[in-house]
Amino acid sequence: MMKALEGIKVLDFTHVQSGPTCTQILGWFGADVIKVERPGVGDATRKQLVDKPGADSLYFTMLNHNKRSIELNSKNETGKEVLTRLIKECDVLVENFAPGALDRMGFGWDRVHEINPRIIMASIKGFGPGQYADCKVYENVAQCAGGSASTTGFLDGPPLVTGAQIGDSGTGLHLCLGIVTALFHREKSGLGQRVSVAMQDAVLNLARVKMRDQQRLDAGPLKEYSQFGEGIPFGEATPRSGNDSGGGQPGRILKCKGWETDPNAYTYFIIQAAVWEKVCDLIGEPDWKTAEGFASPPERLDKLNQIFERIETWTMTKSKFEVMDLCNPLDIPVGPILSMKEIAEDDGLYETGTLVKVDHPERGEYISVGCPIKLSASPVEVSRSPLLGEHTLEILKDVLHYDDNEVENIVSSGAVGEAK
Ligand code: CAO
Repeated sequence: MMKALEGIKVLDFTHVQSGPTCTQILGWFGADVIKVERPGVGDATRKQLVDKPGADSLYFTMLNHNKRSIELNSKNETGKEVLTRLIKECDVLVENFAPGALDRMGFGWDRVHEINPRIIMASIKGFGPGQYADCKVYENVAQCAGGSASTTGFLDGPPLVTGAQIGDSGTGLHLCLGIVTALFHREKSGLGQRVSVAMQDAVLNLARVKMRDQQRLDAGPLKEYSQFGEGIPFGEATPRSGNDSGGGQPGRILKCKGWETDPNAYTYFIIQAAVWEKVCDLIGEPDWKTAEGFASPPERLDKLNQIFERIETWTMTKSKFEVMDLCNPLDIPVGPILSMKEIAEDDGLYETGTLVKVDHPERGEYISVGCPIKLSASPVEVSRSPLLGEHTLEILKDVLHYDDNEVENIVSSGAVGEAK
């Protein structure tokens, strides 16, 4: 079966997390991803959060599957020549250097476009044009600047960042969509273009509902937020809403059996209007089906604490999986709080390829998260991340068509580090 992006060559000038997330997806879909790394150094994450001394870290290996690695000093004259040839050969260049770094290297958009008018050049920066355009940005900075942190956490606590990497991986996903859209456009126009995503913008896009709530504040209190029922006045900005869920589906995280010792013995529980009567029967409050103040969703909004406290007395008598088993047949939406350990032990996720076991020459076997996007005619095989410079000679010869003499000269110039 042909891979969806087979034949597309990607010059992967990315590092850390945001950019590598993007190019990894392109690789999963069959693109030939050529990761360019500084000789002898490589992507900084190779040696960050090391769990096995001497081996590439999980931080690196889990973000760089399905890629080849070439060591190349893009500031060395010969290195620049090699990079120029790579730009000519590739369909896409992806980078997430600090603002201005590519220009300082001599490979800004104008130069790249001149070398290869069909190339798509995709960039991640922390901020878009404006007063913060020159800032270096990491995950949590983006979560804060994109509005997520101010709306995450409990009302009486500080802003919180979330464990899901919406700043890095979220931006990488946005960039990936921009790239395939630009490739689609190139089919018709014959021309490449620039694709840019700012991490602040990507986070804000993911926090879009909180901007919705910001504007709804003009019309009065946000009734689905717990603080409404608690009589706490709203301020000028969208507040933190704990674990409340929005819309007509109030929800909470509730304790389950064993919560005293197990930090994840909890369930999410939603009291959707359509299943309210079933919830009442299940928890032993049949009168609430018709009682004044409880019968309709708007009436219930100022009693959410009372209602969820009652439901919790029921969930605390069950394990989170028993809650799931009892509620699912009734169409009551609930979700167990799954720990990473429980997820890692879920056979079903390995069957779908969402989790994969990957063998690595330095690390041995490790678990990785596979491709979450499933294409029926382009199945993903996850291959291990490359060692630093593992494919340098192969790429010089097979992709860039240098002959043996030229390869020797390139190696002796110091542009590609030690030949492996
Ligand atoms: N050959 C020669 N030089 C190279 C090279 C290569 N193959 N690869 C990188 N370099 C150079 C760069 O040109 C740059 O040199 P100058 O400072 O002289 O221009 C230098 O290495 C450092 O690059 P950098 O500034 O991008 O890296 P950093 O570690 O200082 O900053 C980061 C990292 C992530 C903060 C910054 O790259 C950034 O803001 N990127 C955009 C936002 C982003 O993606 N953030 C997400 C990171 S994941 O949390």
